[in-house]
Amino acid sequence: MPDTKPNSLDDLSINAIRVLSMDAVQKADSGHPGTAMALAPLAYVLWTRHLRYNPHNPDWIDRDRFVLSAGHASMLLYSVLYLTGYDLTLDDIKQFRQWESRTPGHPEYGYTAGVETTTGPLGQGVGNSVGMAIAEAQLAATFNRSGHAVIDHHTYFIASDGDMMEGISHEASSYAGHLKLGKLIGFYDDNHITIEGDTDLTFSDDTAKRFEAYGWHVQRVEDANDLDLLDRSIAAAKDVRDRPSLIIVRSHIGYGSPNKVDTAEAHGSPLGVDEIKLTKEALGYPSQEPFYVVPEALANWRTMTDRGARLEAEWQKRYDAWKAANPEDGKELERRLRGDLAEGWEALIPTFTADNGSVASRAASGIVLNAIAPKVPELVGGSADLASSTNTIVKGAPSITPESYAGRNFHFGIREHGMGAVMNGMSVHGGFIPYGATFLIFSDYMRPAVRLASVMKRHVIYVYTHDSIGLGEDGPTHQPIEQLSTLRAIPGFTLIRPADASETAEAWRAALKHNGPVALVLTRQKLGFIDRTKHAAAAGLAKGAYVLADSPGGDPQVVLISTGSEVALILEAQLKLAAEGIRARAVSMPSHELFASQDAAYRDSVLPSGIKRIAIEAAHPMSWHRWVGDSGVTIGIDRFGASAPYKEIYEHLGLTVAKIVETAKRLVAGTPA
Ligand SMILES: Cc1ncc(C[n+]2csc(CCOP(=O)(O)OP(=O)(O)O)c2C)c(N)n1
Repeated sequence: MPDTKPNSLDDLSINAIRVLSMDAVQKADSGHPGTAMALAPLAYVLWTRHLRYNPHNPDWIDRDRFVLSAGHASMLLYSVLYLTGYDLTLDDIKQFRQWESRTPGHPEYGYTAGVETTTGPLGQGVGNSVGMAIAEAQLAATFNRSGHAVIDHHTYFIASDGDMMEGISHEASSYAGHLKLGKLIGFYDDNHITIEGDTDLTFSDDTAKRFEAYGWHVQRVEDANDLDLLDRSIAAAKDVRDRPSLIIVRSHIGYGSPNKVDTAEAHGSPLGVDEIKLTKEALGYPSQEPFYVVPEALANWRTMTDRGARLEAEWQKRYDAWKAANPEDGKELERRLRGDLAEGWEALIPTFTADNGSVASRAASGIVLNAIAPKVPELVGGSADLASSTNTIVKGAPSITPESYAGRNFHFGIREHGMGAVMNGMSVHGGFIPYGATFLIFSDYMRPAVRLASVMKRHVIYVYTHDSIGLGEDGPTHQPIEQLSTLRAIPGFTLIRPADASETAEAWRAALKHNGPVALVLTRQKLGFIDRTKHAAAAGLAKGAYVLADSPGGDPQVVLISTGSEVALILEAQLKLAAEGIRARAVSMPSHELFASQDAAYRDSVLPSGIKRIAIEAAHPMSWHRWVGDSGVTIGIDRFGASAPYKEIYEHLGLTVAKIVETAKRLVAGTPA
């Protein structure tokens, strides 16, 4: 039961969240009122007594971060953003879940001031929070000077039962515990209810013990309405600086609703007009008018705008003093936060020559990464325990450890999904271009985070190696087939599969200049050197596809298109076809997406209309139809691979020069298959 006196200022302020939440869900006839109602006191204590933010400058870099990992309870966040005076109006609240409103069903990064990351897929927000806390710790370790703490903020998240059940929260929390992220504070909304009913049906973990075992500091608040206990617990969590904190809050979903409290019904449906009436009565709310916020309560919340401005102004003074004492650091931090690359970094990109011999694109990638690293300090990352295979270590640079947060080499452990979510958190925090590496096959293990990077348009780089059957003996479990097509299907995602070392260098250039998620898809096996004195320059990669070798002796009769390791096959096929009097053009197409973004004239200059096309790629052919059309042919793989030396697998699966030649001859002759 509430410890606030009915109609006290605290009580009215807390009930404002409950009223806005249930009324908005009712008006939309869709949404999740129960958790917002239950956690209103927590939001009140956190946002009025602890969280450091300025509603009038949501981008203040040293603000505390807040992540609602239980994104379905979005009305909790929208209510608080409106009440504290962010750029969100009561009309926006009334537009909850409507087309182009600033109050979408789940919090969406970039649409609503004060929303730090997109949440909704459960568990991701916990991972994002870990990334944000790492970003804070790294920037602090890099830029703070004694007597000048310009980066010094906390990261808070609210997680529900669903967040806790999802594996990703385990991965991320385990990593956070390992790194001893002392400024990360999570709340677990322990309400015993999920969609199918009581958690007795599904969940008997001892969450406190689990988090203690991860190395977290754990507290319990047995009554979500106990403002003082919440306050004290948060204060205690802030005092614990040597490990992350979890505060387990026993709450009652749908709190205030006489008939729906503690039921799954309160989770994801409007309470109903009658029940809302009863709830407002039970809460002793002074009005039945929908969306009514008592003026004194609004005024109370709005004192947060002055508080926020004051907090930022105090920080600004510290920042100015720091910048005056450390002008170069000041410029560097501001550059990184703007997302600009430092001058001169491109000059460090190496050139590969015949002397380099055959090089696997994963190895070339490692060389490029190491070459550019000194001028791109914001490029930090690592792999999910595959660094020696993915070539993603920056040599000579320290690793990030609990003792040294400034280290740029990350060891994410075997936690691909957590890695993806941490990268997103670091990216939305600002100041970083995170990269994360694993085998292409295990992109599946992190796909939900990759998808969210795309939803949020974040500049993150995935280094995916061992990109096909070309990895050989590890067999079908490790050989990607459908991954290229399924990654290409993600809107806003850019995939680059370079054909040789020179294209790999260009791929890194493109990835750093791009403003969105990019995957570099690289081989385990060595790739031959493509002689750029005879063939077109690899700089063509920037346009996604380019004519690598045009048909000798006249206009092409057929266009051969390929990516990555199979480009060598089309070059050989072109020569064989020429010997038989057939003019074939060889097109390297490392990136469908970059090519698709070129104008029609350029696309037509590479793939002239009316000329039949053959694509070859050691992967599922699904993503190729757009480029070969109905009259063309894709030579791909629509079965799982096999465990054998890779050249044999290529032969057995028909990815051969002979197959290309035979197909080209058939197409040119117009003979049906
Ligand atoms: C990855 C993922 N799976 C499933 C869902 C659908 N979903 C939304 S909320 C929820 C569980 C609700 O229980 P809980 O997490 O305890 O939230 P509460 O009911 O307490 O608000 C589920 C399964 C989701 N949003 N994300």
